[in-house]
Amino acid sequence: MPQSNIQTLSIIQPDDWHLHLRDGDVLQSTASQAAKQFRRAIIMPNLRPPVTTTEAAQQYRKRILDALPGNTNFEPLMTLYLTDNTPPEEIRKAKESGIVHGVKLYPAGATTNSDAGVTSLDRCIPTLEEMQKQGIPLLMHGEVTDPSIDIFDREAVFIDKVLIPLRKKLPDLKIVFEHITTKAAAEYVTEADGYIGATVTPHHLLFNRNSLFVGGIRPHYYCLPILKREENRQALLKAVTHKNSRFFAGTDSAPHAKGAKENACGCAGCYTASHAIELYVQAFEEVGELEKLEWFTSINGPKFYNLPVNRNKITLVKEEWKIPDELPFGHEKVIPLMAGESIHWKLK
Ligand code: OTD
Ligand code: ZN
Ligand code: ZN
Repeated sequence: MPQSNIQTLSIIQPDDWHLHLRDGDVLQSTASQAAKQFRRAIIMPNLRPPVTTTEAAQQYRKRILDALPGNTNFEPLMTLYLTDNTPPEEIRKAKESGIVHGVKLYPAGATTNSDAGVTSLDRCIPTLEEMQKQGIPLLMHGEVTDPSIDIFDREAVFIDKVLIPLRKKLPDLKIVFEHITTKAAAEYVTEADGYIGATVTPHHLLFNRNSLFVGGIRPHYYCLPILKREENRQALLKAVTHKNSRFFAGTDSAPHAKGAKENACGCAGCYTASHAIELYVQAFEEVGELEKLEWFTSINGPKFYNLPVNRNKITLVKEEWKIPDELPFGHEKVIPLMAGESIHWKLK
């Protein structure tokens, strides 16, 4: 891995444009760890039951703020969970509230707690038209769910089967293609006309699918969309290392208790909220593009969401440290991505 000579790095404080905090007794640990890294985060709504109304989003936002320590200015940016039955009226309420920044599309069955998701986007057209009118972005989990489609192809098939037809129908709908993992998605987003952006996770920048099977099955590298071949990782690295691009940081940090991951049917999700910035730095350093990092972590995202760029800066130093073996997670433990391994950048 090529190492640069840069020893400290000062960048505008990053935001996380895709974060799962969960709820209840784990909220204190998940929210406070994220708040040490990020100034703002788009909070995903896949709770049980999902956050489908503005009122539920307001209550969830309050629970997050109450769970945070007093010394933080972390700002949760809330989202609604789109269902077949979300009425256009709910979109107007969301806009008026000022706290809802996106509506999340989970194709039914695509990932954790997505069974209440959308069975067919055709059922949502009036609601999507209202989002287009109100300028509220659609945040898409971009995978088809047809079990006959190979799991490694589900994102690319989604582009042709769902995304392109949808954008023909609603060309002014703002879209975030969440956690892209393929060359096909990176190229589509780079070249498409109109208002589209994409988040990229630290794990999809750092690892390919071999990491799932190093000497045995590695449940803590299992997430959805699943890790892909190396050529896809290279395409993602190329996409994120441009100034002024449509790509921005979204960790998709998705904690599950240790026992739910190390299980005969382990849950999908990598936990990175505690060290995501360091992981992103490592990925950019690997390709010698540290000077582009700030665009990806701190500028492209707020520009897409029409929010101000943060004012404060953070400093990272080149210093070897070991990622903890486990972290608190309510009454249980969560295993962070790369647990027990050392990385060579540290947030001060
Ligand atoms: N896990 N991927 C996603 C969510 C979760 O546990 C989760 O909430 C996703 O795609 O948003 C994943 O691996
Ligand atoms: Zn997703
Ligand atoms: Zn997610």
